[in-house]
Amino acid sequence: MNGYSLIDLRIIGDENGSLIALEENGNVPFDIKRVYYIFNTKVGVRRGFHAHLKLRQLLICTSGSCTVLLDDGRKKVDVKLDSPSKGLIIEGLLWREMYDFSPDCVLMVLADEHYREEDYIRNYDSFMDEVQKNGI
Ligand code: T46
Repeated sequence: MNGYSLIDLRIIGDENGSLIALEENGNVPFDIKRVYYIFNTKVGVRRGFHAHLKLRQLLICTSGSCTVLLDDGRKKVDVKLDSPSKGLIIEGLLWREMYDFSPDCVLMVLADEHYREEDYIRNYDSFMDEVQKNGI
């Protein structure tokens, strides 16, 4: 499926512990305009249920784990994020849902745009219309 990729983030470790550096237009392949993080997600909760028209994002579970379902209108893939060194880039027209959050999960997201509700498609039928329109 196009529109997403998994990247390995280099761990810079020493005897004191580990560190990962994120650099705009370096290991983060876009301008970083916004960072937000999702935490304290209650057991059994499923979030997301939307696609984005233009937004590019990098998702990293800095603590704990969760799973992200990606759907391009034809195929679905489940991506488990269970390491702070694993990054999920989403840049295509993909429906997404996040689930199976561990109690200690902190899902950090870097985005290439400020928050704009107009960039969201929150209805699955409208998402499918957009998929058809784009000939994907
Ligand atoms: C995404 C997944 C991975 C803001 O006011 N500013 C923000 O930057 C964001 C991200 C959200 N909000 C507000 C909008 C809603 O009233 O916070 C509330 C919860 O947002 P939402 O229901 O969209 O959260 P999720 O977890 O379903 O989705 C979020 C991002 O919105 C979305 O872009 O890709 O995380």
